[in-house]
Amino acid sequence: MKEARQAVEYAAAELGFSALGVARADLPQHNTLKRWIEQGCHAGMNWMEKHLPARLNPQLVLPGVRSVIILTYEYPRRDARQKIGSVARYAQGEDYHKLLSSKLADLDETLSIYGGKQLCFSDSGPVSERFFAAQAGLGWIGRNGLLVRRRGGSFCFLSSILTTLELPVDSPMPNHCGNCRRCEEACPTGALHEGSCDARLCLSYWTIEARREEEDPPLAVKRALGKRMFGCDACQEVCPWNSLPPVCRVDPHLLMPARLARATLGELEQMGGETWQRFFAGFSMRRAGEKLLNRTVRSLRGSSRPQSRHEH
Ligand code: B12
Ligand code: SF4
Ligand code: SF4
Repeated sequence: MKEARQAVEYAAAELGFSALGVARADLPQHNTLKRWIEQGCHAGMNWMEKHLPARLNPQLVLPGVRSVIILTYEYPRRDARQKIGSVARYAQGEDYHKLLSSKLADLDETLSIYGGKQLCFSDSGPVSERFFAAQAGLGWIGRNGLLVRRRGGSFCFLSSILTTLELPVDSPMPNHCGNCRRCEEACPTGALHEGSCDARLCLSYWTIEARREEEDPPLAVKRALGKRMFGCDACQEVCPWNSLPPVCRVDPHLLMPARLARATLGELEQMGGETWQRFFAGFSMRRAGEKLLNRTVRSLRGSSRPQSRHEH
């Protein structure tokens, strides 16, 4: 199935993916993910627990799956400090799930020509994308828990294609973190430990995923929030592999549009219901939902009040 791999590689490059790697789908089961969940590191993300069997066994996701294709897609590397606070780089622009799913549908078609049956995801399905990316030789799992590449560092999305085709596979590459521990040291809440991120302490979790009514961040997390509005890039900003030049041009759809960049916290606080829905429609930031985003807005307003009484 060398031809199928070549065809999908060409098509992926034309669609703007920066790299592609392939791993076998039947890689040995192990305990890391199970332990992470047993220890409660998934916080309130009950969907992680619910989909654990599928995450550990791709056969339950796509019966007959033989190969897992992982693709990288670059997102902006520039600092994203806006009036509303800082928005993680990956989430500044249009909803990447939507953007990538139409590209993945194209690749699905390409593989179908060779008789393959596929399922495609981009942060949208029960597939351990970092694990397969590392097995497919695209990079290694850094101490920040992310896939880090020699060219491009960690500022990229991962997409996965499960396919019934048996494609030529790649070999994993060695870990290049060496003695560096910058990410662990830079994490404002101490959420990182040897490549594992405890979501109960992670600011990304608390600003994006903690959508249950009863969830209230621990004091240490509230104090560490700083100006973070959505997500957190602290453990990536310090990584030496991210200071190298980008591998390719960034898709302009992933850049922050002016109307969002110009918005103030005061304006967001006053938005509600339909206005909120309309304002965030089609953006990655919509993921947090109105309630959680407003809670973050209120805590950012609270902490910045003395300096910004005349904000609007
Ligand atoms: C849940 C989740 C989160 C949670 C939990 C974080 C975490 N570390 O897991 C929260 C909300 C906190 C989060 C935050 C972020 N996330 Co997130 N997240 C995910 C998600 C949906 C699942 C990850 C997961 O399974 N975690 C559990 C841990 C234990 O598993 P794991 O590290 O992925 O996999 C390990 C083990 O399973 C193990 N393993 C060993 N052997 C085997 C064998 C088999 C068969 C299997 C299955 C696994 C396995 O190897 C893996 C590596 O150690 C993935 C998308 C996906 N479907 O994979 C995105 C994903 C990991 N996130 C991503 C991003 C960008 C982020 C943020 C940077 C966003 C931000 N700026 O705010 C932060 C970074 C925080 C951090 N340092 O990890 C990207 C990472 C891209 C990259 N370069 O690696 C992903 C891949 C989404 C995507 N498709 O692009 N995230
Ligand atoms: S995203 Fe922020 S809080 Fe989460 S592990 Fe990285 S540095 Fe720590
Ligand atoms: S900051 Fe250092 S330890 Fe952390 S992922 Fe990058 S190279 Fe590895």
